Amino acid sequence: DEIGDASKKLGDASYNFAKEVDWNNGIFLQAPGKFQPLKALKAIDKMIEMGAAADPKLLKAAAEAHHKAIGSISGPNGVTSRADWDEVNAALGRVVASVPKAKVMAVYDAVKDITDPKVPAYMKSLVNGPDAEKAYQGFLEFKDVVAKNQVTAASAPAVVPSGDKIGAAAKQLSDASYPFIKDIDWLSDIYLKPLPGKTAPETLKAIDKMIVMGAKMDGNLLKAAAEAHHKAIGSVDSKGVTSAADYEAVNAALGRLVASVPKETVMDVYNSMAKIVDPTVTNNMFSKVNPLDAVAAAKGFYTFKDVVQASQ
Ligand code: DGD
Ligand code: CLA
Ligand code: CLA
Ligand code: PID
Ligand code: PID
Ligand code: PID
Ligand code: PID
Ligand code: PID
Repeated sequence: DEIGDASKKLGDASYNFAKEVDWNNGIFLQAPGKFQPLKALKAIDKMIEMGAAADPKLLKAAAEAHHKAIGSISGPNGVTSRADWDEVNAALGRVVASVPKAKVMAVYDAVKDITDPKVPAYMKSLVNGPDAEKAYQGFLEFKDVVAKNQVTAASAPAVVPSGDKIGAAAKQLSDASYPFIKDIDWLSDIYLKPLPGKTAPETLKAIDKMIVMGAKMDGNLLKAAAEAHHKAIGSVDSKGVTSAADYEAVNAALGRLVASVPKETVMDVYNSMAKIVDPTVTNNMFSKVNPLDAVAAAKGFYTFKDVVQASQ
């Protein structure tokens, strides 16, 4: 397709730049400016809306391209192979083309809104400047091809299941865990802190398992879960807590999503995360909430998972 062809030209223009970026730099975990969690949540909401509007088949293909690209990483900077770099760009270009332009620009504008204007120049200062300019020039040509192939209307909204066992179980889980949800400091910057003692390549391994799980999920249920999150973000209070009803809808949607992939795929995510999350992290989280609320929530979760497993 045209986007695939254009991604080769983009690769010619941008792979030198890609090799110069230190992808293992911990700076990419930081907020791109002043830490403003509720404003950042708005930007993430625009990404969720864009994801929910995208073609699920193309999202799946993009997740698969990332998984493949992680497999061909080499060198100290963590760069993927030239071929996989091109495949990722092509796959993301197709995702962008499956969404109306306004939804893409809404993400750009909202991210710009939380980004310090000095950030792009600082990023450029870490690489060979002319290579960055060549890459940007390549991006500008690529985007014209994407725009030419872009839809004007979003894909149809998800079909949301109702009256199922997971939906009923989600009500119980949510009643048991909403007090715990209200105890959590959702606006803390602690969630942007590096995991103690873990390197970027180690962390990327666990993220790869999530990408693999995402690629196996049912596309309609993933879209429904994204829509449920978008609705939940719309009802957050000043502390970032969503309403009880929207919380329940998120749990139901995520339970159905988990049930749409094989158990081993879910356990691969759990086991790889358990490997990189030090017990001090979990203990620290526990110390910040009411312990009785946390135990009630955990009990609710372990009951819920049996219902999910039964429909898996
Ligand atoms: C950039 C963008 C990259 C900056 C990286 C910041 C993004 C951080 C995102 C993290 C927040 C989200 C959290 C995610 C999850 C966390 C979970 C805990 O360097 C601009 C200005 C605005 C920049 C900020 C907006 C960035 C938007 C990026 C897309 C959003 C994607 C979402 C990412 C999130 C995660 C994904 C899963 O646009 O951008 C550089 C540009 O900066 C440079 O400015 C441009 C002008 O816009 C353009 O008009 C033009 O002036 C150009 O061109 C210069 O500069 C000139 C000529 O006109 C060209 O023809 C050519 O010759 C060129 O010069 C060559 O130099
Ligand atoms: Mg990504 C984007 C890293 C998995 C879907 N992703 C980005 C970039 C960053 C990144 C490089 C955001 C910051 C930015 O804009 O820098 N993703 C990243 C990592 C992983 C990952 C490390 C780990 C595996 N992503 C992942 C998965 C998905 C996505 C699994 C779902 C399939 N990701 C996704 C989308 C988008 C990203 C849809 C974006 O739109 C965003 C992005 O790249 O926006 C431009 C700048 C970007 C780069 C350095 C890489 C692109 C290089 C281009 C082609 C040329 C360079 C131009 C210029 C010098 C800088 C960009 C200017 C900008 C205004 C366009
Ligand atoms: Mg999430 C999970 C935040 C958007 C899909 N998501 C998580 C949690 C965290 C979170 C609360 C990971 C950390 C953790 O396990 O804490 N998501 C979060 C935010 C946003 C978002 C802030 C922003 C809008 N997500 C989002 C979108 C999607 C997903 C758009 C795609 C549709 N998310 C997704 C999945 C999963 C998450 C598939 C998970 O599996 C993971 C998770 O919750 O695993 C348990 C602990 C969790 C909580 C504090 C909240 C859940 C409470 C449960 C139901 C009861 C509590 C049990 C116990 C006390 C703690 C967990 C024990 C553990 C062994 C399971
Ligand atoms: C400017 C000035 C003009 C010239 C110009 C110009 C530049 C405009 C630009 C630009 C626009 C632009 C847009 C970009 C958009 C990036 C969007 C990224 C979206 C990320 C998402 C992340 C996610 C997911 C995902 C799917 C999940 C939901 C999420 C489901 C169903 C200024 C050059 C024209 C870069 C969507 C993918 C996993 C949230 O106009 O003179 O330069 O860049 O998890 O969905 O699961
Ligand atoms: C524009 C203007 C509108 C019209 C429009 C428009 C276009 C927007 C577009 C577009 C946005 C867009 C985004 C693209 C992003 C590509 C990002 C590629 C990232 C590749 C990576 C590869 C890798 C790896 C990996 C992880 C490793 C690092 C690497 C570590 C820690 C402008 C059409 C709407 C194409 C990250 C995955 C292995 C490097 O909005 O008018 O057209 O395209 O090895 O991580 O090692
Ligand atoms: C300038 C002027 C214009 C011309 C221009 C220009 C340059 C702009 C530039 C540039 C922008 C730019 C951006 C770059 C962005 C790179 C983003 C990389 C993201 C990597 C991540 C990696 C990671 C991980 C991971 C998980 C870990 C955390 C991390 C935990 C819990 C000035 C040329 C346009 C280079 C996200 C995945 C392992 C961080 O605009 O005229 O030159 O470069 O380790 O999670 O640890
Ligand atoms: C233990 C001991 C036994 C008893 C037991 C027990 C507990 C096991 C447990 C547990 C397992 C477990 C699993 C959990 C899994 C969570 C998985 C989360 C996945 C997140 C993903 C994120 C993403 C995306 C997304 C889609 C994108 C890709 C991504 C596309 C196509 C120990 C109780 C049985 C909690 C997949 C969703 C946006 C990466 O066994 O005696 O306690 O918890 O962006 O994909 O866009
Ligand atoms: C298990 C054992 C195997 C069998 C198995 C199994 C099950 C795994 C499961 C499962 C995993 C799972 C995960 C679920 C997670 C639910 C997470 C809910 C999160 C809700 C949120 C709501 C909110 C918001 C929001 C953003 C705001 C904060 C809030 C900010 C900054 C165990 C079956 C495979 C159900 C986050 C979105 C508005 C609170 O593996 O043998 O069954 O379920 O307002 O953010 O304000």
